Amino acid sequence: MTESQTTVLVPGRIHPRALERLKSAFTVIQTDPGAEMALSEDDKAKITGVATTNRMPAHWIGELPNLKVISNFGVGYDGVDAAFAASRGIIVTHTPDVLNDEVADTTIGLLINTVRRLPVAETYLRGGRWEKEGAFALSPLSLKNRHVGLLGLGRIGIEIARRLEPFKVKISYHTRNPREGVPYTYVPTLIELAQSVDTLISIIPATPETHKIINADVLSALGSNGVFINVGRGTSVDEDALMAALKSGTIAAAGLDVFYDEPRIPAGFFDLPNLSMLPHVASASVPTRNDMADLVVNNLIGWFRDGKVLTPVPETPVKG
Ligand code: NAP
Ligand code: 8YV
Repeated sequence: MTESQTTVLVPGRIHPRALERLKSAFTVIQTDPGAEMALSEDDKAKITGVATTNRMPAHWIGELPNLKVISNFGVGYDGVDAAFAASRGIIVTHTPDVLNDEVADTTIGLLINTVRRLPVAETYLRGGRWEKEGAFALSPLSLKNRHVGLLGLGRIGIEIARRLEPFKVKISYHTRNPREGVPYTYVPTLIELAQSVDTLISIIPATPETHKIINADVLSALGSNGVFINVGRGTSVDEDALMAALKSGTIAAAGLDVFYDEPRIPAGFFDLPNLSMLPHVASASVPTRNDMADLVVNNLIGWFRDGKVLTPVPETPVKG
């Protein structure tokens, strides 16, 4: 079978460049968001590849009897049941590395926005208040002399740490396994990390183990000068505990790019003056998203042309 006779399903939306390139290489079936598996039995049987934006649960995989490979748009693939796919011999790929720099840059931006309240200052200026009311209030917090703890020191975490070095902050980290050859202090538990630092940055995946691990105890350990930044996944945070900690002054401020139930944001978050929020944009530049889109398509082309994928997830039965 030639590549153009190979049928690839796009369940719901995907980056436009990925869709365009997929259409030039394969026969593409795209279904509507909310009706992703509204397919005839004939079409289901034809589909051998899937390109998805982090959604391919086990029951969808189970509906495609000839599926061979799922290519995910995003390094995080928590919405794809990779273990179930592996149990059926189905390859899963994702988009690591091509977004490390963008996500790390955004993390530093979000940290400074949170500590120095720069978005609030800009809103003040744009509202004409500088001229009418005088200088914007001094920020109670500063990045100077902070001790930053990274929860996660993988591909992106290490880039965040490297970017933090010129800011002359102390850097510690917690992961399950210490990372060899890094100049940062390893802390064996999350609670001890939160106790020893005043700034906590989460850049870990969504897994059953990381579900709501940033809880009331961790926030209390971070303390009243504490700043919490999340660019990993919203599911790692107990958002009720975070709201309470921000309201009561248990911690000083937080900056979030990711949320538990995106794009829904807890109503109370909008009223918190010490919370800076972004709509999951850490990788969202045109060049980086284009690189991610290319990797999604190149993984499928690699598989159907040569039987090799470029970036399989760890669970996958690796062929390459
Ligand atoms: P990675 O290279 O796999 O790194 C993951 C890190 O998390 C590793 O250091 C890992 O170390 C640690 N970790 C995993 N489970 C842990 C646990 N239970 N407790 C403590 N540490 C744990 O992944 P990456 O490429 O850096 O990406 C990380 C995550 O960032 C992605 O999975 C995605 O969810 C998120 N992300 C978000 C955006 C955004 O737009 N906001 C963009 C890209 C990625 P150990 O295995 O040693 O524990
Ligand atoms: C994307 C991400 O925003 O790669 C990830 O894990 O969270 C982001 O880069 C997302 O995957 C696509 O919407």
